[in-house]
Amino acid sequence: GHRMTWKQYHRIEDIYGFLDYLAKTYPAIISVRSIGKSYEGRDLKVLRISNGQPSNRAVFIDGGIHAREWISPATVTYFINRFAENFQDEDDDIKNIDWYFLPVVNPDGYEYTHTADRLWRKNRKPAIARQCYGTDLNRNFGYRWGGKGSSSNPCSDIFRGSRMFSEPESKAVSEFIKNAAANFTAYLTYHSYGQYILYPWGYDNAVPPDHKSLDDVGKAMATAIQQTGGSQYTVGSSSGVLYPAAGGSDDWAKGQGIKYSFTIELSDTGRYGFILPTSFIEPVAKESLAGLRVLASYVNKY
Ligand code: 0X9
Ligand code: ZN
Repeated sequence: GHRMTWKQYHRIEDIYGFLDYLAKTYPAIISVRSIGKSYEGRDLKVLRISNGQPSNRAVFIDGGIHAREWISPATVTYFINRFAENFQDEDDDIKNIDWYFLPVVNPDGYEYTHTADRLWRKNRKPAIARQCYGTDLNRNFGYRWGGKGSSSNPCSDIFRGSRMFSEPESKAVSEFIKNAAANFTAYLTYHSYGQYILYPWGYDNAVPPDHKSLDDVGKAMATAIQQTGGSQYTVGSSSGVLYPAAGGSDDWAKGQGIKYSFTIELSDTGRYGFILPTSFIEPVAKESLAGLRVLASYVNKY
């Protein structure tokens, strides 16, 4: 058994217990592995769902890069549960993709928000001088690292780290994606809040050559979300609709050649912000799944 529900936010132990339970219960399609350890020594667990067909494209989905954005791991685990419990009856668009889920990229920060500081954002590795803790993992990825919207001050909430991939968590994600045999066609990273579907580039006001197709996919996802749940999402480039911020995981994934790279800022638009009540978990996750299904159809068409 497991303790997972989507009526509460869960501690890391419950989330990992749930992943392990699924691997045990559905061994033909699900496996779980640790892709590395966090600074404090917690596993970084990735769950893979696949029907094993060698022709499959692959999609990587992560959550919990930022510790306080609790709706993100809750949404990613909801996706996992829906696919796991229903895989044989899913559409071919879902079944013909190798899904990789890392629900909590930053488990140390996530636990810290449960035990000490609900609004903590970064990981928990102390700076060299030890005067402050934590690097913003979404400023630590190695694409145009060190640019706008990132800080060299270890006490800043947007501290970029001492060098690109200085943090075990961002390093593990990048090594896994680079070395996986999987043919990743999409990278989705779930954050909160604001209700945005963002595509590269984030480092500065520029867009990749295929921005038109990213915009089309993002808008199709937003339409599906609105039709299912009613939340309105704004679609655009990160730098254009939000702000420039270099070192994000989305830019790095795009730089690796992953076609559909999106940061999705989940609900809400600011009434509750990071402290989203638990009654939002199911509706937010459910409408997000409608967006994910649209993404899957584009992945299979590409
Ligand atoms: O600033 C961020 O890291 C993200 N917003 S959040 O409120 N969740 O912190 C947006 C990241 C967008 N992508 C890039 N700037 N690369
Ligand atoms: Zn975030």
